[in-house]
Amino acid sequence: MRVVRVRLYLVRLPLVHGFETSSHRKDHLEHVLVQVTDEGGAEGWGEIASPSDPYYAADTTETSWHVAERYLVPAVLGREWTTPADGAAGWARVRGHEFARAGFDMALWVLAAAADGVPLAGLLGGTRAEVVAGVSLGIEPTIDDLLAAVAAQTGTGGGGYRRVKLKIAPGWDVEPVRAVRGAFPGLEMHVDANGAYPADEASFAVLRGLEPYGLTMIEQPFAPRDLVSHAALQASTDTPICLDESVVTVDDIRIMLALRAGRVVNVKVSRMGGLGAAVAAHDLCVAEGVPVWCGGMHEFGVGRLVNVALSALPGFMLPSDVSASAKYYARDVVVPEVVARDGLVAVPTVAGLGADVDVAWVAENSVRTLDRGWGT
Ligand code: OSB
Ligand code: MG
Repeated sequence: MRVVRVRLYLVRLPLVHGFETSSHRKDHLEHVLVQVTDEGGAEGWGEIASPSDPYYAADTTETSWHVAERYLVPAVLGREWTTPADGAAGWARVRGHEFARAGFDMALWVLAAAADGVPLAGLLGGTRAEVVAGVSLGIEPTIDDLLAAVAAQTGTGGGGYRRVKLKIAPGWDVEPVRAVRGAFPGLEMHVDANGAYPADEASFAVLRGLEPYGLTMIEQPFAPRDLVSHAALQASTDTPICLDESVVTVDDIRIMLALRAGRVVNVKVSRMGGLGAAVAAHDLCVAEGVPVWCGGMHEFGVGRLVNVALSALPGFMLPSDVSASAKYYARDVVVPEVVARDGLVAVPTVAGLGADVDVAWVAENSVRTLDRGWGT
């Protein structure tokens, strides 16, 4: 296979509800959609879901665009490949910049699935017809606002999600967890700190103090590279620790296991630089008996459908952050958009991505584009 045309679209969409984490608040998102076309006219789509600012990872929209334009577009144009892994070998020299690499890697997988006439989930080794979706809830101005958000999302009108994850930060932790647990005693729930806690005794005491609330896990309490503090906390609490930002390569999971720095892994395609790495992470966790689930980056429909396809792999036993398009966007970039019913999202059975990209809507919301052909 050979990609002969690549188009990039920097798309800006408003969020239906502002989202606040331990680091900042967002009302709009800007992601880069990657469209690749092969000699036979088959198409693949990927999404560079980098946040605009370097608060989750070092990547930003602008650094991703730079690496895409300068290194990834030239690496993919005109290069012969058979499997997506061969194709991605074209940019093996590029270090870091996982979000940009992930967007191109996804596009090759989707192109391969489309050209072979198989659904992306099938090409990845997925076995499920539907996946259990969880919902991620930001920090709200008040506890009452948070309780209303949980009620709305877990109710039948809001997707009926069966698991909620609450964003926490120092000062917004025990109180919201106690309130949600009190109002929703049987709800599967976990918390995500995005590395906001200093690794000191006061933090350890607060995080250990969450034990009575029956959380499935505490996601990334400490800084990404601080595996040692995660290990110390895990040794002193029965609540499983889950690593997100700490796991960028499969080797990071090996370090986690060697140090006992956590008991659960959040696999994200974007954070790990693509589907090849995400599948390898899934396989390692299954082999090691580590529970694993698929996280998200508020993706538009392209990245969202890629996450749905990945979540169809048999080792993803915990709910994925693959809520419906409508949780985040009034109008998504794919038709049909991703929907959740009774907390479940169907895995598409049509060839390729599983939905059409609404190119007119993409173009209308693009703030920048790039179009390169092979040899032109
Ligand atoms: O830590 O999982 C995270 C969104 C942006 C940055 C980091 C994270 C998140 C989410 C989103 O929690 C989950 C989703 O995409 O639904
Ligand atoms: Mg997280």
